[in-house]
Amino acid sequence: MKRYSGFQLVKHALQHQENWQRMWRNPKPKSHYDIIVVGGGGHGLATAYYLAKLHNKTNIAVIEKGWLGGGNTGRNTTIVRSNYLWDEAAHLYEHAMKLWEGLSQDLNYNVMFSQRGVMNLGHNLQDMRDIQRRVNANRLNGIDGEVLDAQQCQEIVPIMNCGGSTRYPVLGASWQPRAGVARHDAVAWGYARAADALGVDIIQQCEVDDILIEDGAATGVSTRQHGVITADRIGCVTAGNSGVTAAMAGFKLPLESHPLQAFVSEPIKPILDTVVMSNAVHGYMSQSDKGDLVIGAGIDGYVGYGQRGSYPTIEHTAQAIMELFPVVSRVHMNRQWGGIVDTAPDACPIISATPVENLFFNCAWGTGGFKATPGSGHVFADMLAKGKANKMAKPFSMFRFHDGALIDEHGAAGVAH
Ligand code: FAD
Ligand code: PYC
Repeated sequence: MKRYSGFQLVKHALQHQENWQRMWRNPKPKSHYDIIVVGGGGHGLATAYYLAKLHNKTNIAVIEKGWLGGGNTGRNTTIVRSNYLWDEAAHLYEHAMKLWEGLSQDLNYNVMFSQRGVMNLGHNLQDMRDIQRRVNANRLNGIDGEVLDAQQCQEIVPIMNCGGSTRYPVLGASWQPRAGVARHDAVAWGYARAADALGVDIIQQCEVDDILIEDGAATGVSTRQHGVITADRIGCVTAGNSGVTAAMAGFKLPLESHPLQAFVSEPIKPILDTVVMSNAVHGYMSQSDKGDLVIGAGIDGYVGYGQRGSYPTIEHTAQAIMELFPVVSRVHMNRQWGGIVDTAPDACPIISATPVENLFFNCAWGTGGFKATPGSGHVFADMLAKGKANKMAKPFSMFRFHDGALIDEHGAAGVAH
């Protein structure tokens, strides 16, 4: 497993500070762009980077209402894997995985991608059958995966209680060795810096409050801080706020926006060198290079736009984690937070043209979009440059909810819904 030295961590922090200062130039927007990307999270910034790098488009703006990566990109627990069941999703997430594997070199920015393996636990016979099926499907798609029994899980994670005495005993797991974690803020900054260097205007503290439409085609956006900015094409990448952004353009998306929360402990010495997830007990855990235990919950059951979670959900997760890992029961927790994730009925993203010409949406990544960041940006840049979906994006059209061609990935979502 790749771990980073103290020197590398300090170097990384300094690089980070330099970029923070650089980005605060916050350019005044031009009156017209070829393409506007609304939303400066990882997906929006990756889209702008690939538009500039691969499609020679440099008259582009990313418009962000807050600060870069301050949405879900900066709030997630950084798990990266590609072990999805259905071909369409597996191809998309594996495309992202391959980009992750060269991302630090591509951006010349250390995103601290650490392929330490991800284990998705099974707690009953049906879980294990589903795991068998998913791992077989993964292998047929050329994606690495293994089925582990309880003994093998115990060997990889000695601190986990695999003895059969828990409410939900560990019967086994799926195991993806190439999966892992990365550093989320570095992903936002790496893409931002690289896009900025290619001439993209990144405009922070600028909220889009309307999408301007003439004769059924989008012509620009209205912003609170800089008034109207026109564009030939607009891509909305606004994660948990996508229902609101779509309403500005006069249509509805089949989304629910739910809080999803996580918390981290005080830093402790290394006790866990992989990632363990359990959909059934609503909890997962990894350990960061700093030593914090990074623990996440299932989604909160209610909808809303407040970027915080409720107490019962997080208590439930803490109980589940303590049962699985009794050794952490006395570790202090340092911080807790929530983000708003947009979930579609089939737990798959929307990468799509819309009923409004020249307006495209990339959203509904729900609880699992961090891992997709490079792949999502890559295919959405292609869509914005060419005005149509490529082969990989096509199945994720918003019109699948009319046609019934859903891609049900609830089983591979990894997080309880
Ligand atoms: P965001 O980073 O949210 O970016 C959207 C941006 O749009 C925001 O910065 C927002 O301010 C901006 N915006 C919104 N409206 C407007 C407007 N009107 N004008 C201008 N700007 C606007 N995924 C994984 O793969 N692995 C994980 O381990 C994982 N863990 C998670 C844990 C938690 C607690 C949470 C909340 C999410 C987790 N996710 C995980 C999901 C993942 O974080 C998201 O799917 C992903 O980050 C979405 O990226 P994004 O760039 O689309 O969204
Ligand atoms: O999709 O792997 C995932 C995930 C982990 C935590 C939240 N989402």
